[in-house]
Amino acid sequence: MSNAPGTTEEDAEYKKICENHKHLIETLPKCNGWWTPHLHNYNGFWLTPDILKANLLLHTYFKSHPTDIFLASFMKSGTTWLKALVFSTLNRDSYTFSDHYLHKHNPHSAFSPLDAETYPITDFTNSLTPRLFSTHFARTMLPACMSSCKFVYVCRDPKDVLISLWHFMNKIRSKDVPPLSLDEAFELFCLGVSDYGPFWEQVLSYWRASLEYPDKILFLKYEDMKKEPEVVVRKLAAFVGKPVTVEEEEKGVVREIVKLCSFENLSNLEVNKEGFEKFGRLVNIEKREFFRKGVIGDWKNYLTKEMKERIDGITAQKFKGSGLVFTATG
Ligand code: PAP
Repeated sequence: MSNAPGTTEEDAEYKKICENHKHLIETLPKCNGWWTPHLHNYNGFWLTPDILKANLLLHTYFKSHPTDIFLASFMKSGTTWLKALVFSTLNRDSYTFSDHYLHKHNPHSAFSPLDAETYPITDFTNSLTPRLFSTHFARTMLPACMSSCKFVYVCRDPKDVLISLWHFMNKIRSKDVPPLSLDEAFELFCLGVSDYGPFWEQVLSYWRASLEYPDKILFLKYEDMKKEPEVVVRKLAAFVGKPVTVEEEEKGVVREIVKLCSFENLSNLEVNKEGFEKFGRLVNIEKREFFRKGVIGDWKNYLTKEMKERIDGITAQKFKGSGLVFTATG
């Protein structure tokens, strides 16, 4: 992102964005939010007012670099886990598995969030190469300059996403308002109304891009990561340009990465049990909220047969003809 604004020209630019933002908030279609009073529909996607502003800022200020790596996901699809995997795979020569960065830091801290409203825009020029960024924005909501960069995307069965999201949103939702009921969350989710939603369109934006640019977008599924984490680590390593060597295989490096990043390990580290993770200026989230159950199919404990059939029906209809299928989770 460009260096600290402060010149008259940049201030004028920023003022223009604020005015545009105000105008958009007043005129865009809006709906009930999950943890904010409202979500606004901008270019087909539902965003909170702050995230909408972050998107406007991103388009004005962000300068990508060809070596940048972006981790994209829909909320609650395995972002925390994938951040840990990408970071430890990429930096496997810099740490030992007995004394690792991830023992002392939450995986989110290794990535700069693109979706945080960070004016004055953070200067990333001193960041290590490759710079690591994360986003929940749909591919079509991102500036064109990023098309030459590499993206790792993770998606997850929408039924598990819904349940994980519902739990999470009720944790971060103001205690001054009643909790969001599962019925309400379900209805909103099916209508596509949730932060960064509709879920299906967000997933398809990356799926389509991954078909068009397979060397630029690695499309992963949470369920595959659970079933064959070692295969995913090898894919990640090759994708970021550091394929696993025969020597590393013999030393069990892949197994060590998988163990380090496992739910059991990460969720039991002191660093992930206490304290907050800061996303930009505005959002602080308790680190333990990123670790709940970490399993496939928890939706079975919450959704009725009718609810399951409705979501599966929407998924089948939305993904029809795209070539994207979800591994059945029941
Ligand atoms: P975010 O969008 O807020 O960053 P994200 O990390 O994508 O959240 O998703 C959180 C989910 O991943 C939680 O799922 P659950 O509610 O169904 O349990 C969380 O438990 C799960 N998760 C976190 N870390 C891991 C991990 N190492 N392995 C597997 N699942 C994990």
